[in-house]
Amino acid sequence: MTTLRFILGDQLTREISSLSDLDPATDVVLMAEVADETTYVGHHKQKIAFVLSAMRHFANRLREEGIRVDYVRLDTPDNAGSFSAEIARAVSRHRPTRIVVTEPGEWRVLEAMRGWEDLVGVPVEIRDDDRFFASRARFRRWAGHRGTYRMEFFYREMRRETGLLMDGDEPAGGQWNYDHDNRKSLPAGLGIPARERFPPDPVTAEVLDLVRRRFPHHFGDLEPFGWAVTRDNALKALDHFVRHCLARFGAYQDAMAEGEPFLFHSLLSPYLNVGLLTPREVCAAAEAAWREGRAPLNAVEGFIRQILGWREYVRGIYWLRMPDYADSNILSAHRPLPWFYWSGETEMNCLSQVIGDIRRTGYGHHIQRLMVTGNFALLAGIEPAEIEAWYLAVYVDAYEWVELPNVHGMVLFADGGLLASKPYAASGAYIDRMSDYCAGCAYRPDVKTGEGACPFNYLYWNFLIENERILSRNPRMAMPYRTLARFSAERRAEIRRDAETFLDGLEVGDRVAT
Ligand code: FAD
Ligand code: DLZ
Ligand code: SF4
Repeated sequence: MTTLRFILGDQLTREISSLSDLDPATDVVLMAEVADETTYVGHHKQKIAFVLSAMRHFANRLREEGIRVDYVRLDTPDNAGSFSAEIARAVSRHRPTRIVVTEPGEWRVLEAMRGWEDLVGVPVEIRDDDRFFASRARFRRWAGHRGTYRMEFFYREMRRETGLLMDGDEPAGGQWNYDHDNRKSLPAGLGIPARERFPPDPVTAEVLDLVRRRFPHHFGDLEPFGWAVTRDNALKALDHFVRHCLARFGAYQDAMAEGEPFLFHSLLSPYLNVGLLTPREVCAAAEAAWREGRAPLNAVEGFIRQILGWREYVRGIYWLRMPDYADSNILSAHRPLPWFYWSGETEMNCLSQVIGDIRRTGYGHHIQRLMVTGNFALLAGIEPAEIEAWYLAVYVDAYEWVELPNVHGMVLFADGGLLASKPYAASGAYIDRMSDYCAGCAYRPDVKTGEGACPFNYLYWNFLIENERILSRNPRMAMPYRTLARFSAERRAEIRRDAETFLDGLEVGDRVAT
């Protein structure tokens, strides 16, 4: 009576629901490195290395417990290349009486999973992924028949439900949100803590070699590779963040600095997303730091909100709205993705720095994603599918369930405001205020049009002009539209002309086929 338990590359948690009733005497755990998953987008080289090495380490950990693991490597000659084909091969090897899996993170994989019972003729049980605070059904109950879904209200319910940062029925400190103490720019001379990185062990070295050989044309530098690939090291990374960065996380979470991609951010998303850490233990560690007086409440609340609020909320939206979520394009954006998103070769220093950081590290923090690469894509009217594929490819932490709502909803407003109450459009002044990028730029943030003007400036007003019919009805856009109404016809024409010349320049031969 063998049960075959299939663990995917982002399910590397010993307590995952598919292993909960495992019997080592009879059961087999299947893990498979497959070509489909390594190439369905052109992942950053460090992402492939991170996932495969973490998978191999997890398999070894299960074996050390006496669990039988059938591990299919990418370079195994008869590797069939997809989850479905590998399940079929494993069924013929082990003749199980049933298959148990935990629901996957992505729609396309769930669709495949739903076909496995017919494919292999063995019952398949798909269990909830209870690593999340809110199950898909719980989120659907919250969403109910609302027309729009505001994260803040969902977050408060989650605080009450989990008891995180609660004093009885009241939020700790008396407020739900301390953002008025956050969002500061970086003061000169503030020390940035060096980050704990983890040198590759022999298992990782072997995977790095595989990635070097198999994926030379994928985006990004493979080395230096310093991600944790085991739970023990991911726990060390969590401890390092709590001790050295958390206290300043809140104040400087929106700041950006040349040559400092990490600042006070946690760098924990890759570990949370593959299961080396759980959201519960990360939030608990942050709360303990506040209760023990090691970090202020504005920082800890801001950090917990990202995980208990935003992370759960975007996952809820993804499963609520898929498979159609990606189809909308309310602002009719159809411009192809400019080549500089891959090469980093642009005179706009903010974009060139952020893309360079991603290339080297596979990382970008939230404001870089939203207000630099995202803001440009919004203002330039990049086709949603093209920029979504880019976001899914370039980060070590990228998975569609978290990438898509952030890009389609937050960045592009392509869903017409389901997630965000207004587009996060900003001119160069925002980037200048929150970063030091402008000092080293060929353009000037204080010049609005004409010679040397920052492209974000005229693209911002051009975006408002182009989308006036849809966006001027939004009450939260009333102020910029009042300002726009005061522009002379000549000024509008100048903005349109500068934007057109700039955007046409991008398109000439600047396309990338991925
Ligand atoms: P921190 O700043 O330290 O935040 C702590 C944790 O909060 C993160 O590890 C993450 O788990 C969670 N978090 C923070 N913001 C968000 C958010 N908006 N949505 C969901 N979780 C959040 N995150 C991913 O994990 N994968 C993605 O593919 C991804 N794509 C994004 C695309 C865009 C356009 C934007 C604006 C955001 C995206 N995010 C994504 C969310 C966020 O930018 C990253 O989670 C964060 O930058 C990871 O770095 P960190 O661990 O240092 O985060
Ligand atoms: C991201 C990824 C990569 C690069 N490779 C594999 C793999 O070879 N085998 C595997 O089980 N998982 C991999 N993953 C993670 C999957 O893409 C992820 O499990 C699905 O997208 C579902 O979220
Ligand atoms: Fe970016 Fe404009 Fe500043 Fe240059 S001037 S770094 S393009 S915001």
